Amino acid sequence: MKNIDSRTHTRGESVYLDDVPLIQGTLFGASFGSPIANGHITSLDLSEAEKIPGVVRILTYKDITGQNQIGGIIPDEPLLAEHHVDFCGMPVAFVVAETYEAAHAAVKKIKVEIDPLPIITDPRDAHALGQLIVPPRTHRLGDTEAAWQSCEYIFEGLAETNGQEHLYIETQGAYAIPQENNALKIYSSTQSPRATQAATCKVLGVAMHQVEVDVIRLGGGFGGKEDQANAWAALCALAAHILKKPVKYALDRMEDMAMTGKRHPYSSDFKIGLDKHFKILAYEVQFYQNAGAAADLSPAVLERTLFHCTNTYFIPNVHAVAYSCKTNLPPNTAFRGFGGPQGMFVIEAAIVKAAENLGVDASVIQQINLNKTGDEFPYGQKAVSEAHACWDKAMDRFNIESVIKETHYFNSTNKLYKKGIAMMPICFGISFTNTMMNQGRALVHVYTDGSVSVSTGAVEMGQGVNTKMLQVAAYVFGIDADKVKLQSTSTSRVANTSPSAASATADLNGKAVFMACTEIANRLKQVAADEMHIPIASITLKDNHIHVSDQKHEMTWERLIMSAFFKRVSLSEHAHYATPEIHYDKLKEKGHPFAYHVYGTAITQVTIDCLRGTYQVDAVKVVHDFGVSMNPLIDRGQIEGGIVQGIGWMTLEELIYDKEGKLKSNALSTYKVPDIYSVPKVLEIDFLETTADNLAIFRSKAVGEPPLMYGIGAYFALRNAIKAFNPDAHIPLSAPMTPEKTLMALYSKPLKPDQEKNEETT
Ligand code: LUZ
Ligand code: MOS
Repeated sequence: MKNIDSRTHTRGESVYLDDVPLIQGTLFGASFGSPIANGHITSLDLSEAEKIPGVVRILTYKDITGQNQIGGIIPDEPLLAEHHVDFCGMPVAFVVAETYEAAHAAVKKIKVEIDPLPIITDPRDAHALGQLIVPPRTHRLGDTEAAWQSCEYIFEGLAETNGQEHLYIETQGAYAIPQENNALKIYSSTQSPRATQAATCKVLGVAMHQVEVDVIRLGGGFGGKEDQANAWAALCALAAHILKKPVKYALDRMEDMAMTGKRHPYSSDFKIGLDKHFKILAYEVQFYQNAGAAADLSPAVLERTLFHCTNTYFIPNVHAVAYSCKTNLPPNTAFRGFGGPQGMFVIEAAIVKAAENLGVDASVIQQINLNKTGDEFPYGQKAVSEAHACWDKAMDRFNIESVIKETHYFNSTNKLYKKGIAMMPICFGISFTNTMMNQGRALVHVYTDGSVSVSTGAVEMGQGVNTKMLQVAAYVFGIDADKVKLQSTSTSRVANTSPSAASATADLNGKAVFMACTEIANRLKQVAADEMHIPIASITLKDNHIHVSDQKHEMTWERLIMSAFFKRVSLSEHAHYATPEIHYDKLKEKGHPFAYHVYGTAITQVTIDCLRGTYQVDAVKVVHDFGVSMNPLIDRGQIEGGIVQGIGWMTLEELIYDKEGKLKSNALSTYKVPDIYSVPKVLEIDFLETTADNLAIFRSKAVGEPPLMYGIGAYFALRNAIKAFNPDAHIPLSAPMTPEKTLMALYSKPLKPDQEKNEETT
């Protein structure tokens, strides 16, 4: 089945926040962000701004009717700065005007004076000063101290990954419309309607039943709207609440890039020990996460880094410590993978460092150490592993032996072009690491004409979740897809939603749709059984008819619905699903946090132009563990997009903040995202169909985040191509590997032994 949005998307008819028809009298907001990354506000002068024609009101923290607080995990983030700013772009005032132009003109006239304080942008500097968002977390397995004794080889190093701009095509925004008796309806581009509702209510000081958050769809989220959609909704709601007028604010691209947080940059130290057969015996790692100026989701991201610090390898002795470091950058936030990719990059870097020093291909070490069913992760859960299945199928299916030979041949016969390849096996845990969040809900109505309305807590953001939800309902009722409609995600219809995040949206909400539809279907079968005086077990719903003992009966779905209605049987149901069997003890750092893991193996091939440092990705070929895919077209799209987004993070996208904490890469002219030319020339995706029982809907497996991590292979493939040109090249284990860095590395000299220890950081 095609994505149900494909028709309106391709015709430009899909409705996003900025397409919602405006109500007469709508006002437009724009926020004034701090120009300084750290300091005390000594004066704020709004007088010139207020004179701009069309300006209705400029709100500051003094106007907040409830609490000036939007922190999610920790209450450490004011909506509008009071006396202190701690990042560039921190909202200080909110202009409300009759036009978009007037609002933006007024923002330019606001004057603020700030007594500057020292600015910290580096997580290691923050750590040295003891500026941590939360106490450090430690995961341990076995005994690394004892294990070093039995290691034949030990390597240490430093690995770094930069942040990443979400670059959802639709920027952040909200539209708040006052209702009678102080209630509000808010259209918001949020992944988390509940969190947006809750944050708004806290800021306004009203009860949650007063505020409805309604989400039609997002033009992308990628985690950027899991927590950071709340501020804009709260600002619009505050203005609407005070002025009794509809207020809309859709950020423009540069505002969005400057004011919102991104993927967390990490700097990490590792130490890896192997025996003489290249079995990894011990691994130590310290992660320094650049959290930015407030907690946002950083503690949860930090936790997921630890959960993925050994990627798909079984390592019997692990000691991993993670620090969430407070800096003067916009608070960094969820981004596809949620800290997992950052953790996985470091173990891959450690393996590569070992391989380069031992003179073997990294894939030798990777393969030997892949986990098996029953192996324990450092957090106590036992693997149900498809790691070898994916790896072996990839070797076979993509003929990797001969790809390796061809690459060597190419490199021995070409001087100025060099090819590199890398294997990237992944293992990603599915479930919110916060057990409480693993719940989904659905509300299903069957109308008297037989058409079906489905509401869930799932937010459609291009990932195709609505199509999957529709499939579930159509399947359970045995009716055509066009009889089912997916409604917008509204907090009035489905309450207390978890964010659409953690790859778990289709799993959680799909199960809830299944439960609600099954309840209704069972009532309908009872109606048919009573009418026909036959046992209920002989009835199934299929092809828009009832089937009796598998024979199509003339009674149609529509007739059945009318019968049920006349018998006063309920045609509506609300269902709640909570993932069973997951638990985690944060004090012991042990438990069973994930319903299951998603596995896969990718091989990436690149070619570098060694005169210019430019490169192309020739191919990414993947064997991916889908379980039983619910929708191969949609899942393939998720994998393709994830790979390209991962390649962008690893190769092109270079986030640059200067020492003053100002974002230099603040537009699409200075921040390079993948375009059609950076997409691998060949993208092959092979389905590993596993039929093992797992806990997702119809035995499918989550598909949202895992494929991003295949992109990590691009970094290591480039590294191998550089080494093919210059075997002595010194290449910091630091991503992204931009063309500039590639060129530098191609012509670099090896480090002298005394420099080894203090490898440069970017
Ligand atoms: N969000 C969250 C996530 O709150 N908890 C998670 O574990 C998570 N994982 C991935 C993406 N978003
Ligand atoms: Mo996400 S990083 O699953 O919002």
